[in-house]
Amino acid sequence: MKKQLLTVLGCFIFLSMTAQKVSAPAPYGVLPSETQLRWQELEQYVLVHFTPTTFQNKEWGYGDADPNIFNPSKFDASQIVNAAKDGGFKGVILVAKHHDGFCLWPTKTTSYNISKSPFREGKGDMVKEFELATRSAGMKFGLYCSPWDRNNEDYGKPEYVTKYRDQLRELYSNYGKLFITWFDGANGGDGYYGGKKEKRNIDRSNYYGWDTTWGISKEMQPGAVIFADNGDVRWVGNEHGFAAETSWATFTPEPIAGKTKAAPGETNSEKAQEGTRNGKFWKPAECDVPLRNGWFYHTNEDNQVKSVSKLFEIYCKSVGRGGCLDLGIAPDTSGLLHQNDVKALKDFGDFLKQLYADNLAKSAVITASEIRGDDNKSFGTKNLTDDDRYSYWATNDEVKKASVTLEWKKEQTFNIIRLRENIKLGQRIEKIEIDAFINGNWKKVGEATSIGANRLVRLQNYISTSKLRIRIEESPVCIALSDVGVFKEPEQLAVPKIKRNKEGMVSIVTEVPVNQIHYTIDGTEPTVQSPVYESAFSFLTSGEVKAKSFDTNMKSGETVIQSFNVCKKDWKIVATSFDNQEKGKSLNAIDENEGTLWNTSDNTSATALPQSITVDMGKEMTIVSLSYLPRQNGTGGIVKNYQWQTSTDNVTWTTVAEGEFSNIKSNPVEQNIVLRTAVKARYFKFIGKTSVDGNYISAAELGVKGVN
Ligand code: FUL
Repeated sequence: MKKQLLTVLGCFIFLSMTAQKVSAPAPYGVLPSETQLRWQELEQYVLVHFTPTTFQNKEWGYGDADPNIFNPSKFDASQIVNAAKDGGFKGVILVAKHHDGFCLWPTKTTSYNISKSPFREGKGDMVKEFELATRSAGMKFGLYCSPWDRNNEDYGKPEYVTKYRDQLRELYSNYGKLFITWFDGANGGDGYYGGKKEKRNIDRSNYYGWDTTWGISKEMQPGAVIFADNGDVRWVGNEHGFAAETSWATFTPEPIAGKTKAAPGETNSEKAQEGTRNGKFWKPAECDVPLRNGWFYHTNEDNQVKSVSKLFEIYCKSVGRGGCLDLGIAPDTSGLLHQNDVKALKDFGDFLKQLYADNLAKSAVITASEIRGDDNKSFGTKNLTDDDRYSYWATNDEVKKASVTLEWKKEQTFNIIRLRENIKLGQRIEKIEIDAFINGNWKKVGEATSIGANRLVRLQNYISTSKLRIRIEESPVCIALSDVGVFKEPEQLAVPKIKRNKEGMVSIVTEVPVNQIHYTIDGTEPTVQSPVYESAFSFLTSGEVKAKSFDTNMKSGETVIQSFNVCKKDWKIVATSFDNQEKGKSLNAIDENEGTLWNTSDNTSATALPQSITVDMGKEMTIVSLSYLPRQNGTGGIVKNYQWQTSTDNVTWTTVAEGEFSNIKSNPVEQNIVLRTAVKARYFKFIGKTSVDGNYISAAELGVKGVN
């Protein structure tokens, strides 16, 4: 009897042991919040800039624009929103107020708002129109309300902070649930300030009382992540839209030199590209980049809309590195997105659709070197290809190195491998390697470091194989991988690169040979009838060279447009106010080489500003625009306030342009200043009055557009 009882008890214990659910791995490190998870899932959204600044053809409005200029007669929010949707973007952030202080909604906090403009006869609410268009497109809505306000008379005083908080309250109350609330780091400086036209610097750490201000966001919009240096999602530290090859979702922000707090605008952004392994906070990277050069619309950038190949490179370096892509789009003065932007978005969206149409991993048999507790249901490899981002394959606690193998009946051709961790359990994996079974042997074809929410490994060439192995090589804890995807990037003809040397010879090359390249120099679209590129040709004037690859069936690829300034072949430097021969030769400013620079920095003593450089173009010409390319490495000496003078004889000088290169520190692209009226000149003088960093100026290139 006793024996029988023991046997029954034994069976019961055995049965209950086997039936016991294998427990999930313990989470590792800091974890994302629910709102951060929702944000992460969006992957790509757009940021719309449209204020009176558009009508002034500027990047930062000074705050003095007459509201009457804001008259977009054809404005249609759904045209803009749907173009973004066609690009595969899932959210829209509207800049409800930029640094110029003009509010796109009828706010009670300031009279500088849309009701004072002719838009909808002063009865309009553009924030509402964008919100409705966004929601009816099935997309998420977010808002950017600039803390810096160059219009408000109270900026710098406590009264302004009260107004700013009220603006947030209005925006948070009237436009439904937001997915993000965007706080910009650019804060304080000169502005109109109710007519005072002065410089107002603020204490960035304390002025806005961020804890209280963000407290309003948290209370009124708990589902919105806060974008800010040191917010819920971090600025990636550049406006190219690139996270680093290794980019952690965790981050420990550090203050910039001389500060004690990592406040917005005062966080060391250099480290933001990589994040911090085992950082104190879950603060993934948002990678922002405009579709054109600037964030606002400028007619002269109509041909500078990024190509599909460029956009896809950005996508791989943002979304493909675990961040979100925030792409800037900007309507023109009619209130519509320019056709070139609409087309670029559509082409990019179609490209992504084609890319993701067939996940080859779904047709593979996937085996793993081990499965946690042999529990196939909870932790097996089928979780890697379902559509749930949080179901996952896992190993036992002590197993930190493991592999999964995908096997197909037939060879498959692809070049992109997607991996995702179940980030609800933290960011765990530190290194993976990828092997393909080629000619009877395993061959390493790729590798990656940080995985996190999403990692795209893009192989340079397509590979064809029937077996693929992913080895997790380094992880401090057991593995919790939620996704393996295998895709073939849509084939694109190699995109030509157009270059010109100092002598004015233009060469057009592709990375891999193509059947033919056709080009034009008259602004028209290259066709099979256009000249075939055979060898370098001379192009001495300013203008655009367009080129396109064609295959043997005369199917064409993307058009590449390269805009050139006047050739600098015969240019000479006449004078510089300071030339550190050792460090910055003045000729570097006119050598057609972006990588070299001239600067007025003198290591021993500060060289007071302004500083200038005078160029002789060798002959008189009619100048239409002048350009300044800031240094492409570092920020020292990048000019902020500039002046340009021209002369026909190097004796009498006329000031032809003066102003500020807004946002040049974050977005150091070529600054083209189109002159109100063209001027005849043989000499020009570029004067740097202030710089964004350091007490000196620097220049990578100076240029001129015009006719002889
Ligand atoms: C920057 C701003 O200063 C730019 O004007 C733009 O709004 C960009 C998205 O953020 O910091």
